[in-house]
Amino acid sequence: MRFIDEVVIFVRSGKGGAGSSSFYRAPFVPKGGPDGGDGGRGGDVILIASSQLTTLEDFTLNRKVSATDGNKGAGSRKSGKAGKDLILKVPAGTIIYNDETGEILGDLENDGEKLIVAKGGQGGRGNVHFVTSTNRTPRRIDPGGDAIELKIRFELKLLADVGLVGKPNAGKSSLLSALSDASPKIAAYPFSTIEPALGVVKVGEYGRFVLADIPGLIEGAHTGRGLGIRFLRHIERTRLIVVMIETSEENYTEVRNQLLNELHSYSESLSRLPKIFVRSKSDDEKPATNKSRMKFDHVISSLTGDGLPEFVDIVSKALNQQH
Ligand SMILES: Nc1nc2c(ncn2[C@@H]2O[C@H](COP(=O)(O)OP(=O)(O)OP(=O)(O)O)[C@@H](O)[C@H]2O)c(=O)[nH]1
Ligand SMILES: [Mg+2]
Repeated sequence: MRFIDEVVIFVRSGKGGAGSSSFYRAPFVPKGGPDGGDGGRGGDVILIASSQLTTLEDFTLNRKVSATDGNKGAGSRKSGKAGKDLILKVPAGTIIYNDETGEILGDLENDGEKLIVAKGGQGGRGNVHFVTSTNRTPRRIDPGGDAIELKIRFELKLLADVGLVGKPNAGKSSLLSALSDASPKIAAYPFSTIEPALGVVKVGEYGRFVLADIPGLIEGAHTGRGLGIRFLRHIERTRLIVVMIETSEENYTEVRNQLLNELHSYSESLSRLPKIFVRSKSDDEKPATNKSRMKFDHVISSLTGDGLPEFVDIVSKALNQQH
């Protein structure tokens, strides 16, 4: 499955069916009254959030979707059938925009949350409704409400509790893999991760938090360098950021400042999130050429497992303190 976090689609609701203009006819009743029934309502376009989905990929296959129109009314006061609603499942964490105006139509964060993005047209009234004291045989009907056509943009922001930030190759994916069932790509070269991955980390018997791994950040990411900062949106809604710096870095403080700077350039809110600083690959201890003395909150090795249980503790305590 490809990871897609932004997509534009066209939706159309159903048009309401027209009311019917009809008159009662029967043997020996030459001039019956009006009996034209109402048209059916047009189908709505409805979005429903699902926590099972983590990509918008499905929407790239079919970018034009439509609910069905309501049927016309008929004689004998028969109502037309309502159009069928179109129900689209989107991943929980999807924000819906009117692509033309930029207006936010909704933000579907929780599983099962619903949003009607395009309401179907009302069914038109049949001529039975138009009888007046002066007109007993009206031909008048309602044509039925119009369909709504809309260009909408989905933007997915994955929902996680903790976001991992670091330079490429810092060992972010290795940590996610060591702590959860997720199996992100791990490799000895930069930018091995090209899309975000989520993993559930268990804490004790009942606790858990969701950890998000995103592609590495390099200096100038906010100007589009490397894979850029596009993926930072996926950690915007986390509650805690883990900043990871690998042991063999020559200058920890410089790396830390670069990373914090990129976060800050992306958004104020990201920059304000609480942070835990972790030194990774502790097994990789090189001779102490490193001149910068930076105090880390914690030190780990995903390879040997050193410091991992404590890491989980520290993170879960920090999360609990926020409640
Ligand atoms: N010795 C040692 N190597 C590690 C450790 N953690 C990760 N590595 C190695 O470091 C390299 C990069 O690891 P990744 O987990 O892919 O790093 P990343 O931060 O996800 O990299 P990008 O996705 O490119 O940003 C791989 O060769 C890993 O095997 C560790 O604790 N000790
Ligand atoms: Mg990675």
